[in-house]
Amino acid sequence: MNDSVAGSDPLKIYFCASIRGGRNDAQLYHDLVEYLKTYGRVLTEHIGRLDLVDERETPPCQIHERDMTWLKSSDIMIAEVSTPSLGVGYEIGRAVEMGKPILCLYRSNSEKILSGMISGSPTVIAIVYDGLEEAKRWIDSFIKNRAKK
Ligand code: 6K6
Repeated sequence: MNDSVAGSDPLKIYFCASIRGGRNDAQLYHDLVEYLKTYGRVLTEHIGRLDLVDERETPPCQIHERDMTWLKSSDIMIAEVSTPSLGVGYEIGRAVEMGKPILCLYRSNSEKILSGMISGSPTVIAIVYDGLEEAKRWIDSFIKNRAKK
């Protein structure tokens, strides 16, 4: 972990990205989660799993309660928003209410136009990136400037 001080709590990162909205970017989510793990604990590591299967047997109320508990305990949110997802939009709105620092990453070659409710939010940092390496640089800058303040 390259941003933690020996003995201090690891940064708790809430990563969100599409599940039912579509998994075309699953490899990208995986790579982003692996990079975020160098900074701290990714509470929602499962979203980067390449073999993720939608657990329809888990009651939705349990999913919601578990995710909201993680979100409340997190230090920052990083969302990959190139694939529109109701769940991700909901999580971002809740994180805004909780006052979490939020970085939204949107691929420049996305087929979808980013919602104005995200790009227009004064409390969300929404950036357009071109490739994994640029996304990593935005993450570096966001974590160094916003996290643990
Ligand atoms: C577990 C593994 C696969 O499916 C599950 C059960 N479903 C969910 N588990 C955990 N988080 C979920 C689940 N469904 C949605 N979410 C949250 O909403 C995640 O944190 C994602 O960031 C986001 C995805 O929303 P959709 O609308 O694209 O599914």
